[in-house]
Amino acid sequence: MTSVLITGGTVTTASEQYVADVFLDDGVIVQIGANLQVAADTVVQAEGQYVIPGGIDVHTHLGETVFRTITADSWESGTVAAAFGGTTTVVDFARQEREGMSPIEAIEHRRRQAESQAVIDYGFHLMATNLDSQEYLEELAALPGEGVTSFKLLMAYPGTMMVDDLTIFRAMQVAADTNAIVTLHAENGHVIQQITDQFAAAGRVQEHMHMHAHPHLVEGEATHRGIAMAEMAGSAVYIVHLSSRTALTEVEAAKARGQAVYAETCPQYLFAAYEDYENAGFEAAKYICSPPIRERANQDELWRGIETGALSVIATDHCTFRMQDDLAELPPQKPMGKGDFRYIPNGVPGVENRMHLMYQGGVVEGRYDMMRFVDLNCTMPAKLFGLYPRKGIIAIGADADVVVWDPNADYTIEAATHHMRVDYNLYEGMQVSGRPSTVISRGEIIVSGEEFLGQIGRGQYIRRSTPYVLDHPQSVTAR
Ligand code: DUC
Ligand code: ZN
Ligand code: ZN
Repeated sequence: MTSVLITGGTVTTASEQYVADVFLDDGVIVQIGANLQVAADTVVQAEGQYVIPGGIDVHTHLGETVFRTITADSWESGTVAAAFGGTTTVVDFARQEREGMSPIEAIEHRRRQAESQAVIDYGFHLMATNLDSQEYLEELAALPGEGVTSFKLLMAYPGTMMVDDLTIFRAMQVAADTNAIVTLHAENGHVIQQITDQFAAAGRVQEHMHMHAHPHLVEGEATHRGIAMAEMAGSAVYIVHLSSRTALTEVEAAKARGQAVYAETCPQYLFAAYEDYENAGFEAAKYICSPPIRERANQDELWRGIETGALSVIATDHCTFRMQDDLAELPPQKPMGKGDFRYIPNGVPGVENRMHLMYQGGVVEGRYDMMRFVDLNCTMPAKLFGLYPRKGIIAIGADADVVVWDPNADYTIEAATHHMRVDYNLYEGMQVSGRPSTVISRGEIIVSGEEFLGQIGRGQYIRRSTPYVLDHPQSVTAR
C-alpha cells in the first residue's frame, strides 16, 4: 500500500477548518499537522484548495432491475462516475424480492453483483417487501449485527415495491429493538394510482402529467403517517428524497417535538423544476422521477429546509435510464413510455454532480459555508448510516477517503463529458465553480484531474455500525 502526503490544503470537516498537511498510509489517515516531515510515495500539493472527507451518497440505484428494465448505470459505471464527482462511498439497496427471498439472501445477492465492479466502497439498505413470517422478522433483527443498520420501505408503487402499514410498523419495531434506522419513500401509493387511472381514462397521460399524479399532499400525508408510526414504534426514521414543502413541514414539526426524524433532499429538487419540462413532450421523460420534480417556487422551501437543518443530508436517488435505446446490453429505457408517463421508468442521474451542484448552490451562492457543505454531503450521511467515524471525517485513524477540492476550477456540466452511462444530463450546460482535483479512496488515488486511476472491483463492502447520532428514542406504545 502506498503512502500519500497532501500538503498545505485547508482541512475542512463539518465543524472546523485549518491549514495542515495530511499523511495517509496503509489506507488510513495517520498524521495531520503543519509542515509534516514524512517520506511519502506520492505528494499532492493542495495549497489554495480544501481537503475534505470523501463524499457519501446514501441513495443510489446501481445495476438494479426495476420498472421492467435495468438501470443504465452498472456498479462499474456508476461508481466510476461517483468517484469523478468526489464521492467515495455509496449506500445502495438490496431489495427483498416479494416471493421467496429472505432479507439475508437479498443482501448476499446484491453483494455478489457489486463486488467485482465497484471502484469505491459500498453498503446496502435492506429494502423490505415482505415481513409476514417470523423467520423473515428474525432475519431482519439479525441484520444490524451483520452490518446492515438501515431498513428501507416504500409507501408507493403498489403491486411491486409498496408495503402496507403493518409491514412498516413491524420493521420500525425491529429497528427500535436493534438501534437501526428506518428509511421511507413517503408517498401515498394508492392515491397516486387512483389519480393516474383517472388521468388515463381521460387520455391525459402526456409525459409531464407525471407530476400532477403526485400532488404535494401525497407526500405530506405519507410523511406524517410514517413519522407517527415511528413515534409509536420508538424508532428513528429518515425520509428519503423529500421533495415537497408539505413533507418538510411534517419533518420540522417532528423535530421540534424532539423526535428522531431526519430527511434528505436531492439536487434535482433544488436545481430542476416542473417549468423545465412542462409540455416538453418526450423530453420531459428526462425529468421523470418519484417524487416528481416540482414547480420552481418549491425550491426555495427546500433551500430554507437546508438552512434550518430540517434537511440534514443531500443524496441523489441516482437511478438512470437512457433517452435512447441504443445500447445492446441494456433493455428498453425511457422510450418505453414515450407518450405515456405510466410506462416511463422513474429516475434521474445525479451521483457524479451532487457535490458540484451543492458547492455551487450552497457555498458559491452564499447559502452556507464549506463546513456545512461537508456536513450535508459527507459527515451526516456517515453518522446516520453507521459509517462514522470510520468515514465522513478527516481525523487520525479514519479511512483515508479524502477529496482535494479545488474551489477555483470552473466546470461545465454536460453529458458529452460526464462519466455516467446515461445519454443526457439534467443540468446540461450549467457552469459551476469548484470540483475535485484529487480523489482518494482508502489511501489510493483513484481520480487525478480528468484521469481515472482506480481498479475495477477495488471497492469494499462496508459493514456499518448503528447510527451515531441517535439518542435512542423511546416507544410511546406499550408492548
Ligand atoms: N424514485 C425514482 O424516481 N427512481 C427510483 C425509485 C424511486 O423511488
Ligand atoms: Zn424512492
Ligand atoms: Zn430511490
